[in-house]
Amino acid sequence: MRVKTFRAKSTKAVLEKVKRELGPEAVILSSQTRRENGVCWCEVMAAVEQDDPSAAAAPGENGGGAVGEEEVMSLKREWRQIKDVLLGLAGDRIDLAVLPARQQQGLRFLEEDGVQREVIIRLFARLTHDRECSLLQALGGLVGVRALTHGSFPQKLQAVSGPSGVGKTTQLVRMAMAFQKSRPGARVCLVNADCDRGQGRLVLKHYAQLSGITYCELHGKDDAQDLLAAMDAFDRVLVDLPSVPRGGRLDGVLAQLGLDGVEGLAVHLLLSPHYAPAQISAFIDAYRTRKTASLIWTKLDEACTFGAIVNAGAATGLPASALVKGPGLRDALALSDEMALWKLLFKHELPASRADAGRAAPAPRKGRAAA
Ligand SMILES: Nc1nc2c(ncn2[C@@H]2O[C@H](COP(=O)(O)OP(=O)(O)OP(=O)(O)O)[C@@H](O)[C@H]2O)c(=O)[nH]1
Ligand SMILES: [Mg+2]
Repeated sequence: MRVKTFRAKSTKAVLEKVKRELGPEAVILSSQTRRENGVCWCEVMAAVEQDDPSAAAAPGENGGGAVGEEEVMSLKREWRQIKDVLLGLAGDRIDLAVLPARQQQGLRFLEEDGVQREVIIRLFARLTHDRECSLLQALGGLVGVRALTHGSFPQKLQAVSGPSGVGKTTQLVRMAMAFQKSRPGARVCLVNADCDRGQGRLVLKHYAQLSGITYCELHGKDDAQDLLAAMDAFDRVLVDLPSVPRGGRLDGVLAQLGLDGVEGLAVHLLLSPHYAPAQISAFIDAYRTRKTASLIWTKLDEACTFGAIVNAGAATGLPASALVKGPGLRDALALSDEMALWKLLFKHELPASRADAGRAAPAPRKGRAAA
């Protein structure tokens, strides 16, 4: 992170300087007005996050020789600590009172709901830079939404990934159902790449048998080659990936399965907001690959706060594509716009899913601040 103090005779001029030198991503850490020899100066301390230092330490890059995984992890940890200290200092100095009451209330609520200080500071910076911007617009700039539909994710090969028990197999079946419903007669293949797990395997196999769709198992590179050779026979191929073993990464799992070099593969990462913040960061580190296309949020019915959705969206830049609020096959909602997400965040209102169609809308769990 690069931190620098700027001064000019007006707020507008100083913000222009910040933007010119540090770019639009700059975060305002503090601002104050000083009088010197009768002249009024506006002073702003701003910071910009530079490239992730771990990227520079990637093995074999920059001619620096191989750097071990452990060294990369330790650099990452160190970087996070430095960032936390800087953000802690900045956090104490952001002055919410400069914002309209409604925005102050919204930011306080987000923080109570688990949105990290770093993200609050980014939102604060956006709102102070652009007085026309609403809190929802600022949030929309950090947390993307892209509906989990055929149109938004046209890749023929789609996979679900995520930690053990997060709801991958159930979600894959939901995706198969939704695809068949939107395209009657479509040829779907369910692929179980998590073959060592008896229960998930049976769920997939039984669903495929009952629905008359193809089921196959993927144990390694040979199976992957067979599958890729047979792709023309299907309109959609849905893969249930195994969870990544401790200390491993999804890239490694995809390589073992022979899926690493496959173009046109979209992997959806399933997470639940009820995981602790440190778990979510560790899962993002382990599961994020070049092929990760979206985040699917499951087990909303078991979560009490939803700030993790904002944190993960802001940290990864990945869109949220679906919200899941129960174990049933009809308990998921493809996120076609941001409204369901805002209602979840600000009102703790679980999204209406297909299971609710025809029923009265459920009452919100708690009345909370609106944005
Ligand atoms: N309460 C709740 N339960 C869910 C939700 N999604 C899935 N489940 C349940 O969570 C359990 C695990 O779901 P699975 O789909 O087997 O999860 P998985 O990620 O495939 O699990 P592994 O294959 O063991 O890693 C099952 O009992 C599901 O019915 C949800 O949104 N809310
Ligand atoms: Mg499973």
